[in-house]
Amino acid sequence: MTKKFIATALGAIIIFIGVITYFGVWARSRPTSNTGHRVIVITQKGQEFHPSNITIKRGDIVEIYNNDGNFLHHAYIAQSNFHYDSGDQLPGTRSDIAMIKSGVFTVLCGIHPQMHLRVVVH
Ligand SMILES: [Cu+2]
Repeated sequence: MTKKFIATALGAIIIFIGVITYFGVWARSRPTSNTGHRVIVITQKGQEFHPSNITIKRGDIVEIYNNDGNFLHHAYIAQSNFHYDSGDQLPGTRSDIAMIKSGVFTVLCGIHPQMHLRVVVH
């Protein structure tokens, strides 16, 4: 391989990483909504939800971040009037739940039975 080829390849890789980083940051800091609904941030850490009890308004978004080292989580709601399933939540990922119904809901973790997040939606 020539030096020119290597330099070109390195340049392409650097641009690629730059694009990925830019859009990754953009995705995380996107405008939450222009509808007046709030975004409530929940963290999964120490195999618990933090906070573990919230009261919100109908239409608010619950954003759940897996900030728990190497632990995998799997948030779900399985109630007669509301179903949600995040799928497996890899470390460092986020799952969003649009709370579109009023009521009292419990978010559970399919992997850690002790994890409970109580969500009261007015
Ligand atoms: Cu879990």
